[in-house]
Amino acid sequence: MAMLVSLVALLSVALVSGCSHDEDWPVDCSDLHKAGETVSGVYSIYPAGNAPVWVYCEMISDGKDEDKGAWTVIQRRMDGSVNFYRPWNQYKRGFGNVEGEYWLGLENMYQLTRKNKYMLRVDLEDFGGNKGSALYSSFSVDCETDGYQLHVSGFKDGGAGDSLSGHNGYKFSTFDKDQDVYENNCAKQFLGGFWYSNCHGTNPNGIYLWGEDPTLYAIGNVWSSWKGYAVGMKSISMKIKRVP
Ligand SMILES: [Ca+2]
Repeated sequence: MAMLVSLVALLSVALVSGCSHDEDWPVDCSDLHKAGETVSGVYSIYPAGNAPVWVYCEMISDGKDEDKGAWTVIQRRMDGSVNFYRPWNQYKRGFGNVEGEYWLGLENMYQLTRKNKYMLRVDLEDFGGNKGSALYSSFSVDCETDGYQLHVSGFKDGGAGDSLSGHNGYKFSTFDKDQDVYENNCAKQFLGGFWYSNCHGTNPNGIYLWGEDPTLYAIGNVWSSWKGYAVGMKSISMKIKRVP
């Protein structure tokens, strides 16, 4: 009997130590913030539990309550340095430079949002220095088998209006994987990769337009409810924050 008890004790020690090691790995920027990281910058996170992923964390300590905390940046354009017209596998895995322009990857977004609840903020700036934003209280992405379908809801205006709720419930599409509901291929027609419907209210992964060009309709990195379909943003970034 004594031997059985000590065997059980040994087993439970082994199980406990294995679990606590896994849980020490930061899943997202919220875990890093809780661990004492308060400076915005590039960190490694572990969305799927074992493989590190480089990411830019925005650590915000002042401003409105909804802005404060640790934001995990999932998409960012800022200087036109990275080509976003890319095939499915690259949108799946992620691409770009985490110190500048990048896409975190649909699989990482799925791994993050399947385990915890997140809100989404989109920050925009035009070439005139004007800024706007849009906040969504809920954001998640389904698995690849379900087309990395987008779930976004709970819009709150930050001055830019709502150009994203119309994409809720749609699958992700690239030029080589058409999962939109348009008779043609939205990704090819509007030169990006996104949760296109029929086709878009915003095209954050479209062409970096360097400002306004009415002859290039809707192919730019536009946010239509703020500046229409002809004005490309100087910067656009999408970031998620874990909510309790
Ligand atoms: Ca189509």
